[in-house]
Amino acid sequence: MLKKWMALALIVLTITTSAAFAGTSHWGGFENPTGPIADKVNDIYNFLFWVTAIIFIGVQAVLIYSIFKFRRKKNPKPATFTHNTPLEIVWMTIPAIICVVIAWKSFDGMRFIRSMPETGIDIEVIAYQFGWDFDYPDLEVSAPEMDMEVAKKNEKWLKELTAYNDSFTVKEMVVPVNTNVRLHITSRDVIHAFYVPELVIKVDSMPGRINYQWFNIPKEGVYIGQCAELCGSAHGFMYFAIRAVSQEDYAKWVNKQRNENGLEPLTGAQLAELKS
Ligand SMILES: [Cu+2]
Repeated sequence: MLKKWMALALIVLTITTSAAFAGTSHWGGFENPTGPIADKVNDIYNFLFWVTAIIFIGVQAVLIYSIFKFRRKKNPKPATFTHNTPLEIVWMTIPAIICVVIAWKSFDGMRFIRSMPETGIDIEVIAYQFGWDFDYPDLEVSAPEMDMEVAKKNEKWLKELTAYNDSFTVKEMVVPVNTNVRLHITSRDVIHAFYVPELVIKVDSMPGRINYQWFNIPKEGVYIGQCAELCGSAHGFMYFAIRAVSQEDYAKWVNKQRNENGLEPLTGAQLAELKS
C-alpha cells in the first residue's frame, strides 16, 4: 500500500514540477538569448534535448516493460538463446543515423557561428590583467572607461558588483543595433576569454594570436561580459559592457570620441561606408 502511495506521490511531483517549469520563460537553455548566434545555439540545444529525451523515454519504456513482462515469478524457465542478427543490425544502424543527424546539425551551426560576415564594423578586443581595450581601427577611436560613480547610479548590475569590490574599471563597447560586429580578439599578457552570456559567445583571447568572433544585436540595451579564463587575482572583476544603441546614437557616440581625439566628425554616409 505504502509503495502505491509513494509511486502516486512521485507521479504527482513529476507532473507539477514539469508544469511549473513549462510555465517559465526558459526551462533549461540559456537565459535571455539575444541575436542570431544565440538563436542558433539555442536551436541546437533544444534539438539535442528532444533527441535525448525521446531516447531516454524509449529506453526506459523497454526497460520497464521487460522488467514486468519477463519477471522471474511469471517465467520460471527463461529462454536461453543469444544473438539475433536482424535485431543487432537495427540497433547499430539507428544510433549511427542519430549520430550522423546530430553531427550534421552541429557542424551546420558551427559553420554559421564561425563564418565572419562580409560586411560589418570591426573592433579589436585586447585583454590584459585586468581589463579590456576595445579599439575601433577604422574610426580611430577606443571605448572609454565608464565613469564608475555615474555608472553605479544608473547601472543596477554594476551597483551589485561594486558592493563587493569597487576598485575595478569597466569599459563599454558601443555598437549599433542590427549591425554585424566583427571582433578581432587578442591579449597583451596571459590567456583570457571574452564571454558575453546573453549573446552566447565565448572566445579565448591569447597573447600572440588573433581569434575572431562576430555578433549582431537586434535590440537596444546593455549586455554584460566578463573574462572566462582564470587569469590572476582580479580575474573575477574583469567585467565589460556592450551597449547596443540606435544608428543615430552610435554616430553621435563615434563623433564624440573622435572629437576628444581631435579628429574631424564623420558623416552618416562615411560611417555606412566603413561598415563594408
Ligand atoms: Cu582575464
